[in-house]
Amino acid sequence: MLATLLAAISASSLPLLASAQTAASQAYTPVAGACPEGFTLVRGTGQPGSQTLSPQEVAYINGRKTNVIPDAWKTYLSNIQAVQSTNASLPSYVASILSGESNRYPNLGIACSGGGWRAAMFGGGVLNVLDGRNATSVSVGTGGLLQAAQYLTGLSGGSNLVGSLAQANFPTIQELTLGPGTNTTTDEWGGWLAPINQQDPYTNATQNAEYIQELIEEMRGKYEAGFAVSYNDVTARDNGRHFVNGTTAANFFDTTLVHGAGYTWSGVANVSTFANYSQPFPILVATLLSPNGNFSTVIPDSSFIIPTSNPIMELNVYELGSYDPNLAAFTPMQYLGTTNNSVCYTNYDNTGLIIGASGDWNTIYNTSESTYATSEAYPITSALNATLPQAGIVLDAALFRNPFYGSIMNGTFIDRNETIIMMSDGGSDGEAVPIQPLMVKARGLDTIFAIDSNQDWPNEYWSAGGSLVNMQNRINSFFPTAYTMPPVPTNISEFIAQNLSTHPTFFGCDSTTEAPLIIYLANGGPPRDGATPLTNVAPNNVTNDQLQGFLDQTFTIALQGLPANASATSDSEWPACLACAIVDRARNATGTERSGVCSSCFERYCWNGSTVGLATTTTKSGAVSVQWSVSALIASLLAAAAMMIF
Ligand SMILES: *[C@@H]1O[C@H](CO)[C@@H](O)[C@H](O)[C@H]1NC(C)=O
Ligand SMILES: *[C@@H]1O[C@H](CO)[C@@H](O)[C@H](O)[C@H]1NC(C)=O
Ligand SMILES: *[C@@H]1O[C@H](CO)[C@@H](O)[C@H](O)[C@H]1NC(C)=O
Ligand SMILES: *[C@@H]1O[C@H](CO)[C@@H](O)[C@H](O)[C@H]1NC(C)=O
Ligand SMILES: *[C@@H]1O[C@H](CO)[C@@H](O)[C@H](O)[C@H]1NC(C)=O
Ligand SMILES: *[C@@H]1O[C@H](CO)[C@@H](O)[C@H](O)[C@H]1NC(C)=O
Ligand SMILES: *[C@@H]1O[C@H](CO)[C@@H](O)[C@H](O)[C@H]1NC(C)=O
Ligand SMILES: *[C@@H]1O[C@H](CO)[C@@H](O)[C@H](O)[C@H]1NC(C)=O
Ligand SMILES: *[C@@H]1O[C@H](CO)[C@@H](O)[C@H](O)[C@H]1NC(C)=O
Ligand SMILES: *[C@@H]1O[C@H](CO)[C@@H](O)[C@H](O)[C@H]1NC(C)=O
Ligand SMILES: *[C@@H]1O[C@H](CO)[C@@H](O)[C@H](O)[C@H]1NC(C)=O
Ligand SMILES: CC(=O)N[C@H]1CO[C@H](CO)[C@@H](O)[C@@H]1O
Repeated sequence: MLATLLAAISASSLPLLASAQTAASQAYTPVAGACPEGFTLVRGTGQPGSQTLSPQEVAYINGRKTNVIPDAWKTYLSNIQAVQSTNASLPSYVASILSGESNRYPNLGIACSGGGWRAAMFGGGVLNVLDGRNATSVSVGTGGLLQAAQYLTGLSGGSNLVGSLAQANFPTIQELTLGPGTNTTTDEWGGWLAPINQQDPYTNATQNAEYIQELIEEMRGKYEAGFAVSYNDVTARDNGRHFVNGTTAANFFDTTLVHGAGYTWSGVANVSTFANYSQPFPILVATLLSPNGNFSTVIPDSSFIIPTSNPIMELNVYELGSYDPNLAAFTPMQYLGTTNNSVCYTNYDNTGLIIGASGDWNTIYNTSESTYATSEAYPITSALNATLPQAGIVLDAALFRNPFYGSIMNGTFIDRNETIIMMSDGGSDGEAVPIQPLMVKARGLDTIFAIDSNQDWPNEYWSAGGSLVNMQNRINSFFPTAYTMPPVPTNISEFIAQNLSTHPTFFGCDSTTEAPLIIYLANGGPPRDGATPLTNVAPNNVTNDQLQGFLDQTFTIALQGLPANASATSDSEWPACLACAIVDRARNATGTERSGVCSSCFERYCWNGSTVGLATTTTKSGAVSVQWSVSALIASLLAAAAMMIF
């Protein structure tokens, strides 16, 4: 594939188009204007203890807490009570808390990990289980949690999920993934179009090269306006067709359409479910790829390239920056591209570009000339540089003009003297589950539902908790006062030996109430019902039937819980145990002792430092690695990098 693509490009069988810009190119170009009155380029967050959130985020969360969350908890309560009436009944404090009687609601955040299409689909399947619009989820007593959450974070494949969901106006997972099932106009949501391969949408290599060339042409306006463009702009234009409004299967190849150009991440604030606070506040996560980083803190694994001490970057619809103390600053998302207080750019924060920054995994190949030259990124960066030549920049990272240049932070930000900041896949520092924004103290969350479908089980595409292990090490080593994380195992082997990713596990049941309780649900093994495993894969594209099968099996996995009997396929108490975990910090805060079914649930589901309550045996049979289309190149890279993330 590589050789053909390169040959096709270098043979110049493709006319280098004259610099007339396509409609998409014009729609993608940042726009200069005067800065609004009172514009502030950089907002210092202050350090933990005296940290502030943006006024817009505070207003959003207050609006949500006032107008949406109380009813959402009541609905969830009635869902779980309907199931529980004939089974183990929940202690009365659950109803007191969820009904609002206790005056202390749970503060919930949900995190969707990286892991490519697998993670987008697995995360979607789990969100379906939590979604009060899915009748099955309502009937089993888990539906409604998504509606009650304050925050929803995504990273890489998880950002494809969270980003597309937020901008499409928070449709159901069925409609998000498979499309509305009716013809839409070109500014509406058309579905993920998962059967169409990203980058290689055709089976003909020449046509694929032409497709890439078309995407490159779509960034000409941005380039001519003086902005650096990179691989992530190619991704942005491709993401525009898959994860942003404006494309359907029928018009995917129509070159007259703008395919998501012109839609901005800050513009999500204008979709109706956001305007009325009906969505959990969406946050996408990337990592800072710095030429100045302390590379001795890179996790020693060939696939990790980013020092864990580098800031973890957060891209929410209002701001871009980090609460990590070594940056502790944000810039307004709507004016990204701006570097002073007089000329303000808008339209730089293209939705596909922002989603792409969270998942730009190409930088992991940029470890040596030879690795880079044989990587999947190379033909694309070569074609990009041949068409829109640029010297002195890293072409395979996500590039942004640096708003933090000469930063107010008195010299702690490692890229304070760079004019461009680079970002790479949120998982390329080893932390693919985006829990960092949910542990920011100013956000005050007490419960995190962490969905992990990253591939860190040796030689499999299952998850084995490495992201939590690495996050714990990062915090202990660099940010011990900024974040409080409950204890988790110190390595993946321990995670695997104790089966912590093969069923839901609660972390932090009895740690200080300052640390959030983590409900960890991973893609850690085959479903217990004995069905052929469908989720141990790393596909680049799937048919709609495969997508539906994957979602349905994820549904089973997310609902099976931890059976009291190792041979049982599911735990009928799991929805109740989940409710117990959701309210537990609020229970503690109201001075109530844990009791009833919640006590036995916690004995079973809590990690107590060495094990969970019940030893289970899980066989790792039925691995179906590379079952679907994975290019030979990717397959060989996967074999080389057991813990690669994207
Ligand atoms: C969508 O539009 C096409 C072309 O106009 C038409 O053939 C098709 O029946 C329409 N599909 C639906 C579901 O309306
Ligand atoms: C995307 O389309 C949906 C309808 O399918 C609409 O509700 C939503 O507002 C659109 N999003 C944006 C950013 O315009
Ligand atoms: C591939 O596409 C090119 C350009 O459209 C065309 O000339 C060529 O015949 C196609 N090759 C095959 C095998 O179909
Ligand atoms: C939201 O819509 C209003 C009215 O059309 C517009 O003025 C504003 O710029 C939009 N906000 C964003 C962030 O795009
Ligand atoms: C919020 O807006 C959406 C979309 O317009 C609508 O379906 C929903 O009922 C609204 N919710 C509230 C609480 O007003
Ligand atoms: C891109 O092209 C320029 C010349 O226009 C060259 O200086 C630079 O090294 C090229 N960059 C890469 C990464 O190949
Ligand atoms: C930077 O240092 C100055 C002088 O020590 C101090 O007044 C200021 O608060 C510091 N700014 C930040 C953002 O830490
Ligand atoms: C930026 O600062 C770092 C650390 O102080 C230094 O190593 C690097 O050379 C500087 N880079 C530039 C472009 O000035
Ligand atoms: C994925 O895309 C490739 C290349 O376009 C195609 O050959 C293959 O059939 C697709 N696979 C599925 C499952 O749709
Ligand atoms: C609920 O989720 C299941 C499992 O993926 C799915 O089959 C079903 O269509 C969903 N129902 C709704 C109403 O979205
Ligand atoms: C609340 O949690 C703290 C810290 O784990 C613990 O010391 C205290 O006993 C708990 N209170 C109740 C009522 O459970
Ligand atoms: C209403 C309800 O969920 N009932 C369940 C009670 O538990 C048994 C198994 O113990 C299930 O079969 C019922 O569906």
